Amino acid sequence: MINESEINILIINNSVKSAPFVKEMIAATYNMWRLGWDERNGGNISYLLNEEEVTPYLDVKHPVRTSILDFPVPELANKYFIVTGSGKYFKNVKDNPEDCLGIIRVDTTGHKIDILWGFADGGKPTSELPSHFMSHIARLKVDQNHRIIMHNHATNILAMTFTHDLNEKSFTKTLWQMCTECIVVFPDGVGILPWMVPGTDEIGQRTAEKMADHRLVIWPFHGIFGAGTTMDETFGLIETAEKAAQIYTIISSHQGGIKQVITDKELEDLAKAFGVTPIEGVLTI
Ligand code: 2HA
Ligand code: ZN
Repeated sequence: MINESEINILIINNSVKSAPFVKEMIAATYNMWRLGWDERNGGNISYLLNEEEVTPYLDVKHPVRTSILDFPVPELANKYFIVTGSGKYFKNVKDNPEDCLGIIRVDTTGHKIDILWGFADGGKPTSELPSHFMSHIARLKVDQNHRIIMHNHATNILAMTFTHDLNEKSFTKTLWQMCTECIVVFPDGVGILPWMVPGTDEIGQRTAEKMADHRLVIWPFHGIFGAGTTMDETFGLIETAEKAAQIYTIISSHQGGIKQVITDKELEDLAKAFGVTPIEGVLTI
């Protein structure tokens, strides 16, 4: 016989799986894996949720567990997130969301998180939680609609960090030149960190500093971070940069070399036509 509180937990667990934000996490993680950007347990996503989105599915008064943060985030006090789990494989999220995902709330002090649902096998949030939380703080300062931080190992972006110089301005310009859409999708260009050990507070801090000016931050020989207001927009941002990097990789190895490019004047015309402002110092007109 199961008792009443166990029945309540079963009802809650079933209903959470039907929440739109869980479905979005499942679709995004599966698509990223399908595209080859998230081998093994590579990649992580965190999605800022409003309390009103969560309460129809969850009893937020009764956390399942609490865990201490070793990097306090008072700026995110009382905020809810759904996040991918540490060591979880993106390909498995769709079949096992309650193991691979978790809904968490930062407590009122910013020193602890309450786990409200998920990480059912005793798991915990992504190892890149410092980079995610610090990037959320940075993006919320410049965009009140900001909600998503997404990290993956997008293949051609990663490849390009071996073959292109790592200067942010010239890397940005090369990406803009590869597809007409790029300057429109990311006029704010890309930030690039030096190689650093992942999972640390330090890489989190440095990523967040770049996020003040760019929604895309590249970790050389590792992958990319993207920020956005919706899952589609953030996915599309990384997808567009990755497509540009793919074109770069294809044409760089083409025997005939590059015969012509989109000129800086044409890039400027594009930006004007689409009403975007390219970051300073990339185009020379
Ligand atoms: O293992 O991608 O950067 C997840 C990661 C670490
Ligand atoms: Zn990674």
